[in-house]
This record gives sequence, C-alpha cells and structure tokens, in this order.
Amino acid sequence: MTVSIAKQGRVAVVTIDNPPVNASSQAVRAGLLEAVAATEVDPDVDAVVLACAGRTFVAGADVREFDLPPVEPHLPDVIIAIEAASKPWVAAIHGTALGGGLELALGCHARIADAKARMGLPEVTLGLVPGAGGTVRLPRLVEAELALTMIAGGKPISAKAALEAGLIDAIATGDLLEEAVALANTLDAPRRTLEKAVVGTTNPDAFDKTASGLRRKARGQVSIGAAIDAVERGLRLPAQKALAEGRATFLALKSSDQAHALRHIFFAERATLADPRAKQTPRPVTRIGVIGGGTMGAGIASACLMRGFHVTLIERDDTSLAAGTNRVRGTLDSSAERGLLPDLNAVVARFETATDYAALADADLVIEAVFEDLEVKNQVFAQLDAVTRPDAILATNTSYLDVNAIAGVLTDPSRAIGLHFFSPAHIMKLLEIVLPDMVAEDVVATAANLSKSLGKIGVLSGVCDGFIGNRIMSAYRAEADRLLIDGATPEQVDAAMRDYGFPMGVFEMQDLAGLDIAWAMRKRRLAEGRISDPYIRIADRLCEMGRFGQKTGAGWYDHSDKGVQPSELVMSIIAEERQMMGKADPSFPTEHVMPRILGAMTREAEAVLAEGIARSADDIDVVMVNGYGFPRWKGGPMFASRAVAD
Ligand code: 3H9
Repeated sequence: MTVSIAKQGRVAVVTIDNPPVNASSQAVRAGLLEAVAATEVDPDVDAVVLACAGRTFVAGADVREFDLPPVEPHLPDVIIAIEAASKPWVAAIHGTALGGGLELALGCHARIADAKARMGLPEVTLGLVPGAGGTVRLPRLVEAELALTMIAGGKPISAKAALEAGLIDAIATGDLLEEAVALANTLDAPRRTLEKAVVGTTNPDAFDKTASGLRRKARGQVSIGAAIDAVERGLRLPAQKALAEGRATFLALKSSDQAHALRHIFFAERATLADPRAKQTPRPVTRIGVIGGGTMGAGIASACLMRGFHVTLIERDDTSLAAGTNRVRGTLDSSAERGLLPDLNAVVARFETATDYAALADADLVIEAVFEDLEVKNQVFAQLDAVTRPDAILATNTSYLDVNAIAGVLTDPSRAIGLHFFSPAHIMKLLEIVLPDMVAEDVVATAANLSKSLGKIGVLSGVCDGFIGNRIMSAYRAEADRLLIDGATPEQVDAAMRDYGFPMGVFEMQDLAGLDIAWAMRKRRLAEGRISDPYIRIADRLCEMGRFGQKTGAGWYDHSDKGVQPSELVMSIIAEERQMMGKADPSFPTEHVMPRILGAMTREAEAVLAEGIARSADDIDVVMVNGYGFPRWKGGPMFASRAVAD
C-alpha cells in the first residue's frame, strides 16, 4: 500500500511508502485524500500523524511526472484537504522534507522532526517556485528573510534551525513516531497555517539586501527572480490570492526551457555511475594516503577527513609537510567555524602526517597530488609500488597526463586509477574517475563508492589528454585565442561568456587558476609534435614574461589593489600576433563570440563521445556544468546544442 493507516490509541498514523524518496506521486496524493476522508469519518480517531516509511519524509513532487500531463488529485488540493480537516494532523519528519514534502508538512497542524532531519524548498534548483503553497505558508511560520533564503536560495535547513525559526514545533529526543503520536494527543483542534498572519520582518533592509544578492547571483536563472517575487506576493497579498498566483507561476515555469534543462541535469547527475563496472563489490576503504600537501593535495586530504576517512598526508620534507598540514588545518578550522564540522577534534584525530612513504603500509587507497610531470608521478608510483599492500588502490590526480603510462610503472597495473579532483577539492562536486586500460572492475567500483562517500558526482572517463573536461576546455580555450586573432578582446570574450551564464569568462578563469599548468602542457604537446597549425603564441608570450595570472599580479589582465584592469601590454601583444598572422582587424561582432565558443565546445565533446572517452552525452553535460561553470539552467553543452537544433 502506498498510503496506509494504522491506529495507536485514538491517533491514526498515516504512512506513505513510495520508495526511493517517498515523492508525492499520483498514488500518494490519491492515498492521502482517501486517508483524510477515512480519518474524518472515523469516530475512533481524534488526531492524525503523517509519517513516511523508508529513508526519508516526502522529498518532493515526483519530478518524473513533470514531463507528463498532470493527473488529479493535485498536490495543492491534497494539502488544502489536510489543512481543512477537523482533526489535527501532525507531520513526523525524518530524512528530508523537501519541496512538495515540506509543503505537505506546512499544511499539517503541527510538525515534529528527528534531530538529523533537514527541511527545504529547493524548487528553484529545478527551475521552479514552490507550487503547493510553500511561498504562502512558510512566511506564516518563519521570518520573511528566512522564508526568502529558503525559497529563492533553495538551501535546506537543519531541524535545530527549523525549531529555532518556528517552522517545527519539536525535535524528537527518542522515537519519532511515538513522540509524534504524543504531540498529536495534546492537540485539541487544528492550527491552520494559512489562517495565521505573516510573521514579517524586523529588518526590511536585510530582506531587501538578501533579495538583491540573490537576484545578482541568478545570472539569468529565471526561477530565482520568480521565487523572490512569489515570496513578496506571499507576504503582501491575501492568502488565497497569493496561493493562486504562486500556483500559476509554478505551472508556467514547469514547462519552461530552463526547467527542462535543470530536470535534465538533475537526472543526468544521478545516472553517471549506472555502469556495470561501478556496480561490482567495492574494496573496503577507511585509510587513505595523500601524497603532496599543495593546494590540491591539502584539499583532497580535507575532503576525505571531513567525510570520515583516516588520512595520512605525505610530503617530501619537514618544511613542506608543515605547510601542507597548515593548509589542511586551515580548511578544517574554517569549515568548523561555519558549522560544517560538528566534531573538529574527532576529525583532527584521524589526521596523520609523515615524510616517509612507509607510513602508507596499511593504506587502502593512496591518491597522489604531486607536481604535474610524468617523470615525477612515475617516481611516486614506483615508491608506492614498493611500500603499499598489493591490494591497495593507487590513484593519480593528474589533470592531463597519460594514466596508462603511470599505471605501467606498477607490478600490478590493475590497481591504478585516475581520480581527477577539481579545486578547491573539499568544495567542488565533480570527480572524474579515469580508467586506464588494465584497471580492475572492483577498483572502478571502489572509486565510484569513494566519490559517493565524499558527496561528489563521479563521472567515468577514458584515458586521453585532458580526459573529458580539460580536453573540451582546451578546445574552447584555443577557440578563444583564435577569437583574439580575429579581432575580439579578452574582455569582450569574457563578458559574452558571463552574459551566457558562466560565472566568469575563459580568460578571467585562466587568470584565477594560473596560466602556468596549461603552458607546461602546451610545451609538452609541442615537443611531442601534437599541436596543430596555426599555433597562437599569445598565452606563451604572457607566460614567458611571468604573467601567470592573479598570483603574479598579471596575466590576461592586470591585478592590483585597485582591482582587475585590461592590460595595454596584453593588447599590444595581441595586436602584434594578429599582424604576424596576417589579420589586422581590431574588432569582432560580440554576437558571434558565443556561437564560436559553443561550437568549439560541442565539436570536441562529440569527438570525446565518439572515441568512447565519455560514456554518454549526459556525462559530458554533468562534467561541464559541475567543473567548468557551464550554466546549469542551460543543461550542459550537449543538451543546449540539441535544444538549439530542435
Ligand atoms: C516540487 O516538490 C514541486 C512542488 O513545490 C510543487 C508540486 C505541485 N522525484 O538523489 P538520490 C530519485 S519539486 C523523482 O541519489 P540521495 C533519484 O532520481 C521537487 N525521483 O538520493 C534517484 O533515482 P535512481 C523538490 C526522485 O539519498 C533516487 O530517487 N524536491 C526525486 O543522495 C535517489 O536519489 C527536490 O528537488 C523526486 N523528487 O538524496 C528534492 N528525488 O535511484 C530532490 C530523488 O533511479 N531530491 N529521486 O537514480 C534530492 O534532493 C535527493 O534525491 C534527496 C536524497 C536529498 C531526497
């Protein structure tokens, strides 16, 4: 039964059982309406508890239904029926109450949650606004500013924060269901959220500031602005009118291009590891070694520590080890300050450091993050081959180098794999899992399992120069260089990319990340004769002058205390190179910039797919959205190019 009713004394317990996440699918909605009718007429029932079986409370509307014609009963009507019931309903929340799930709880007359529960209205992340009364009921329980950040920011809050804000009535200290039944027994009449006045705000300036911050961050994502407008209407209009308008906005957005794109990426992200190789029984991993305490190594060590692993960080000497240790401690401390690490001491107790590889003798998995040079990496792997257990997995965090060559150093190459993290590694969600030819299937499964444990989105990639993401990035970066030769300026290209929805353009991004790694890669490719004509030398000339980007105060732009300025020197280098290549026109139509960038991106992406480097077009979209700033609400380059073609 999707919705069942049991009795505990004079309280009816209505349980939703709709795995995996108890989405409010049609059977759930119909079952709930029947439960309202049945409990209303049952003389032996005084109150009702609404609970869920399995791992979570209702995690939202069933997103898979959004592409189908709507089927009655609709969720807003079910919630209205619950709220209108003559007997009090108590929501018993565990796991996550999200979207339509939280809206269902808001329609109940009281709410109790277990201590680990989280509650939110993440509809904006799917290109929507709450469509079942969330924008109207939430501001009647919590302060306007919190309602705004929850609805337009889309981030869930903890049970503790929900209790403090007035969103829930209690946190269960023991058995959630028992305590929900006890709470239901104390209620003698329904307390309808919609009949309350809005809580309002004690600080209208803070509300406006939050709203304008969110609008700025939206960068073209329509649902964020629509959500802010919906909250403002929820605060201002009579409840029934605001409900109707909120619903109309939801329905209009549901069929929008952006909502389609966001649904595409939502499901694509959840399908990346649906591969038989990732489904084998993984090897157990509790102890992880990290070689190299630079920015990347320290970030990887922090990510592993924060997710419960025991980490040993190795550096070549005491000075480097102290610097690496400080980097890790700095990340852990600032995460603890932001409330992300409830027990910092326990995390630190799992952190060890050494300069001797022998400390890795009992490691289950070692990730090297040393200098991006094949010789150096091969030496590290040779040392690891000698000291680690034969079943330990050895991973390289290379971003371009040949993982087959690195694996070839080992006595047993089947235990080598690439784990390409993105910087900062404790924050960025993407993890490219690079599969050399000889890799054992349970090594792939272990890497897939690790990515889940780290809260990351693992994407499988074959071996090639740059794997999925950096290879495609190299292609559109080269196109951006060609645009300069054809008359565009770095600012023009960057502005066009920002207008499209990227957080920054390709030249700004290089200045932030540093121009030196790509320079080393180009030198390697040149030496191997793998660079095609015509070769554009602008970036090389900047590097030869030590202009490595923000970290050296100069790159494509000049960086100083006054901010970032276009550089006359760079412009003169571009002009010289243009002339040398027989092109002197210093102008380029802005409207042609993005078609050229996107064209280069999709051409390379098609090649990556055709060569079997990426498993699917969807995986490519996931990589570009999560690692390279491709606007999520455009669904990724493959989705966007299909949408243009349709
Ligand atoms: C909404 O509610 C609109 C309302 O305002 C108005 C209505 C009128 N639907 O993420 P996981 C599947 S909009 C369908 O790997 P976790 C998912 O595809 C909705 N399916 O698990 C996967 O399937 P498979 C607002 C869904 O433990 C499986 O469940 N709600 C839905 O890492 C496991 O998912 C949201 O945006 C869904 N709503 O995380 C919440 N959700 O096994 C979206 C999940 O076949 N969901 N699936 O690959 C989440 O944030 C996470 O899934 C959750 C669990 C935190 C719940």
